[in-house]
Amino acid sequence: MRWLLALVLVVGLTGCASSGPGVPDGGVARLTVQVLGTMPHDPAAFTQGFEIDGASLWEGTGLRGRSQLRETDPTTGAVRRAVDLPPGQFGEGITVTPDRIWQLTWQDGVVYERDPATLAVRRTLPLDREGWGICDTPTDLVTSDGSSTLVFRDPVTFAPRRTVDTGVTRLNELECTGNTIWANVWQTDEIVGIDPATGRVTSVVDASALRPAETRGDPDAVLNGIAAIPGTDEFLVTGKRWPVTYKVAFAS
Ligand code: DDQ
Ligand code: CA
Repeated sequence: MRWLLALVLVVGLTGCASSGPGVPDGGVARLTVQVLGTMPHDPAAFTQGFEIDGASLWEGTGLRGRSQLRETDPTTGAVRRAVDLPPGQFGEGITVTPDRIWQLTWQDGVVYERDPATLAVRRTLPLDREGWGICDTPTDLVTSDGSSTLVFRDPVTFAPRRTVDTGVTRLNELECTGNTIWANVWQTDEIVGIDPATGRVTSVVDASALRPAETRGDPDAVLNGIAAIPGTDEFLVTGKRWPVTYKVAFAS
């Protein structure tokens, strides 16, 4: 009996040590971040969405009474324009397509479609689950809701088309690139790379080196914000209330 207990313990501990928070181990590339540069980030911004489109870096922020959509300068981080959400609502992920900007709310049951020229709300559509992250591929919008599921949606009607299960819970801010969906895992220093066809996690990026010293006492000041730099393999990465945005490459 004692022998059996010891065996169970060893197997259990080995399993924990090799897999981290919910990330399966088979064939997963372990990557780190190589820092290529930094720029200021508004430490009051509770970053929930982060995406480059054209000459702008777009940011969605959260917290009730503080939620905004912001257009910023991708080289300086300076805010060019900002619009507020209704004060009772909690903003989440954003994504920009040629014709529209989408902005999720966390638990307010709506998603906003905005006019990219004026940033005004064009449509307010119902959202039947929590809103966390969103990104867009050439064919779909992809949303996360804090679970391990990603929902692929029609890019005009927002209607769900299919889902994949990634096996990793707490998927938060998203970034769609080529054939990978990158996702911040909430309250960790990890970004996972997901195959959009199968939902399988193909890479795990350890971004713990980025966490700014200023945020150490703030449990909500987590890594959250991945924006691919078009035409490169590089990303801008920040976090909620972080005073800095990093330009990084993911390296093995
Ligand atoms: N979510 O973004 C992960 C979906 C929700 C984050 C909620 C964090 C609440 C923080 C409240 C802080 C109050 C000062
Ligand atoms: Ca993003």
